[in-house]
Amino acid sequence: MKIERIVLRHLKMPLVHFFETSFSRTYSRDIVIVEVQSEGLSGWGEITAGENPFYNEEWTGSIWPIARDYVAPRILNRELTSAADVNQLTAHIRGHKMARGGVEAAVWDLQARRNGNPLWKEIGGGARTESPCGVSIGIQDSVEQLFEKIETELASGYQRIKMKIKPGWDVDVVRQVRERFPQIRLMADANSAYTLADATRLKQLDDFYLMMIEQPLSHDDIIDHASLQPQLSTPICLDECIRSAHHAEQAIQMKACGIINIKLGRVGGFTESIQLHDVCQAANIPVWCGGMLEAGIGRAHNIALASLPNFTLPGDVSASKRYWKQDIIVPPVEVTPNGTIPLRNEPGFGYEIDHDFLRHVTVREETAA
Ligand code: OSB
Ligand code: MG
Repeated sequence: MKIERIVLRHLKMPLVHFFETSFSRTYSRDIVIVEVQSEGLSGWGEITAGENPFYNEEWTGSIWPIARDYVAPRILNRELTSAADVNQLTAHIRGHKMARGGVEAAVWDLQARRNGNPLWKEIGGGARTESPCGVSIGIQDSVEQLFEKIETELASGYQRIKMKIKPGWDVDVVRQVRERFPQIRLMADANSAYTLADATRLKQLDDFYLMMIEQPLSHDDIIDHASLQPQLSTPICLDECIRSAHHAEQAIQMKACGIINIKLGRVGGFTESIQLHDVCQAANIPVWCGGMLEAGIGRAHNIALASLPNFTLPGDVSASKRYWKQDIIVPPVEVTPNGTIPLRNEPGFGYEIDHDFLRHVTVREETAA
């Protein structure tokens, strides 16, 4: 397979409701979509960086030149034996895994289409025909507003609720949520808002039998999490600080966590995600699929990834309509009343691109050939 052309598109898409984490509030997304072309077929990927370098160092402004000037030249017009080659071919680039991963995922989608396979089959997934899903609910303006959101999501069937926390919106709010919803599967995500000095505060969360607490400490630190974990009865789930399968091996060896969230972009694509998944499976560490407020293409890629066997916990991949008035794929991603997303059998990522709408939300386009 030879990639002849890579088209980057920058989309601007307003969110239906703002999304607030400990690091920022987002009202509108700037998303970069990758189209790789070969022999009349196109594969599609989404680069999952945010609008600012706050979740990790990548952002809309960095992924464009990295994808165009560093990733594209390493894979264009070269005979690839498999999409799995892309990870190694771009490994010379330090960091910037989302930019690398978005292109890599597009090549996987192309390969699946060439082989007439759904993407989930191409990557070795399909352990279940429907993936269990949860939702991630951002920090709200009031606890009342948070209650309303939780009610709505539970009524839609979602299997677990993740709430974002930060200093000033943590123990007290989690307590109120727990009192109001004593039975639900609940977890909290701090997005690195704390340090080891907050251990006593974090320990208070043990009272609320959370499924896990996600990334309480620094975005680039596994060692402090290893110090914190034995002080808590709640399992730590690592997100930001796991950038590779090898990081997962180290974190597991250090007992820094009980669970890992896998994000396709954060680790640089499917090949690394599958390796990370395998490392965790061998160590009996369950994983789940994280989200980055993706548009439909990234969402569909996550659905394929989450069909690997060790994705046993409900992930953050949810219906398109929670984020978008209109998505760039048809049909949009929908969730069953049981809180699952069924796999689709069409070749590639399984949904159609709405090309008219894609054009409508594209603010910049550039082709590397
Ligand atoms: O930490 O999981 C996270 C969104 C942006 C940045 C980081 C995170 C998130 C989410 C949203 O929690 C998950 C989703 O896409 O629904
Ligand atoms: Mg997280």
